[in-house]
Amino acid sequence: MMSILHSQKFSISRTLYNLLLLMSLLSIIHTSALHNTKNKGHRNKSVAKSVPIVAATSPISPPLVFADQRLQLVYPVIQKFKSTITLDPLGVTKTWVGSDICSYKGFYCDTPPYNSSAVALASIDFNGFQLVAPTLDGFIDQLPDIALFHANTNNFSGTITPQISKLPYLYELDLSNNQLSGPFPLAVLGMETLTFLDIRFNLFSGAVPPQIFTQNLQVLFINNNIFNQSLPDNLGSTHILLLTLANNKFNGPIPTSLPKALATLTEVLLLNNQLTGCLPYEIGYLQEATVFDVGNNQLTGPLPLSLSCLEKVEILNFGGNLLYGMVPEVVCASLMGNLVNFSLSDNYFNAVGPICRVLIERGVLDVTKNCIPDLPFQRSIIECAQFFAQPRMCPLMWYHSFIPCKLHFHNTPLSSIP
Ligand SMILES: *[C@@H]1O[C@H](CO)[C@@H](O)[C@H](O)[C@H]1NC(C)=O
Ligand SMILES: *[C@@H]1O[C@H](CO)[C@@H](O)[C@H](O)[C@H]1NC(C)=O
Ligand SMILES: *[C@@H]1O[C@H](CO)[C@@H](O)[C@H](O)[C@H]1NC(C)=O
Ligand SMILES: *[C@@H]1O[C@H](CO)[C@@H](O)[C@H](O)[C@H]1NC(C)=O
Ligand SMILES: CC(=O)N[C@H]1CO[C@H](CO)[C@@H](O)[C@@H]1O
Repeated sequence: MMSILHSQKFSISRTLYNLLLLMSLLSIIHTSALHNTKNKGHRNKSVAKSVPIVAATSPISPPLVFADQRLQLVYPVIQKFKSTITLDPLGVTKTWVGSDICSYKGFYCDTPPYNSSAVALASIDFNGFQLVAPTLDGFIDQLPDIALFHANTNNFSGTITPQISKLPYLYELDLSNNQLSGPFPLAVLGMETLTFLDIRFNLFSGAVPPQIFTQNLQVLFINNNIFNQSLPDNLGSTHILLLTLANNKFNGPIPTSLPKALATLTEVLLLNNQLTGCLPYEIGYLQEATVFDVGNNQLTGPLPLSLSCLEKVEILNFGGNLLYGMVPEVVCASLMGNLVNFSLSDNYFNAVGPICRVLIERGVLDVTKNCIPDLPFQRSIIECAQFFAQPRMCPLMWYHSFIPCKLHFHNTPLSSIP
């Protein structure tokens, strides 16, 4: 939707730009025609007459004429960046020649917000260009009018310069699926205009500053990096709609404040980290979630009954943890209307009631690789005995059965059980 809006905007501005281009071309033709007749008349004659000053000043290639001084300003920045590109399998940089920057592949011009008669480089979309360059420093931060910078699926490496905080109009930054490294780009903190930050699938490491979660972002994707601190506890007033913390090295327990803070999220993805501790009953507050995925962590304890509150949930993944106890019947009964995939595989659950067994028969609930005596594909008795030989306790166990919502049962299937 966003890209359609943008392309409309750009096609309008392109028309405007084409007009400007035509005007400037006319002036180039006009002036260079003058120059040429002069030069043609004088060049060889001047050599012959040995008047070297005129010969020396005659241009080897015509001077570049830009539609706007703002384009002239970024021209050397682009050319310098182009010279650092070591691989361009799709040949896009072949189009990065001449003064018509707005027609370079991946570059888009628009009227800047502060001057309705100017033309500036407003947007870059290198998505999927597969360019390889050692750094974006000295490029992105030198494009003063840039609003959108999309460069996913290239092979840009290096770190992100603090200088990007000086870009006053930047509102979408997509650097996902590159080889960028170093700490979280702290420069984005406090960038008032930024609403979209996607740095997924890179090699960023260390800690994510907690302030980013309370900044006025609409979209934040940071999954598949090497962030390694415990989950932030201060998600107080986050507006972030799509937040994925998956596939990092986040450790420690799920903060009890997190579910309330994420109550507007539709996808809560915490899979493939190193989260520990018991599931807080507060995950019952994730009432907008259609996907809740904490697969492949080291979470332990029983499933809280508050899961029954996730009325909209379609995918629930707890696979690959250290969870145990009975699979709660109330959860199966109240969620069966929407659930399509409920994975508890590779845990230590040891009992399943009749309602949940209906979900197993339907292929929705997966309890393989647990400790359920009468079901197939379970762990060995020895493995289960070893697990339960350790004393296992969760703090605040009395909240385990607390259900912070009014339950609605969808076609309770008990009557259909023979
Ligand atoms: C707006 O931009 C145009 C084109 O670059 C320029 O000629 C004009 O001086 C600018 N106006 C202001 C108020 O800066
Ligand atoms: C980036 O480089 C790596 C290895 O150098 C390669 O495997 C990968 O396919 C490249 N990605 C793109 C998008 O070109
Ligand atoms: C996290 O990663 C950083 C940088 O890679 C390292 O210095 C730090 O020791 C790590 N911290 C933890 C808690 O693993
Ligand atoms: C259900 O989800 C699990 C965990 O994400 C996944 O491995 C499995 O393939 C899914 N099953 C189906 C039938 O989609
Ligand atoms: C005789 C002579 O000097 N010819 C030159 C005329 O100018 C052209 C273009 O600068 C040169 O290429 C010729 O060598």
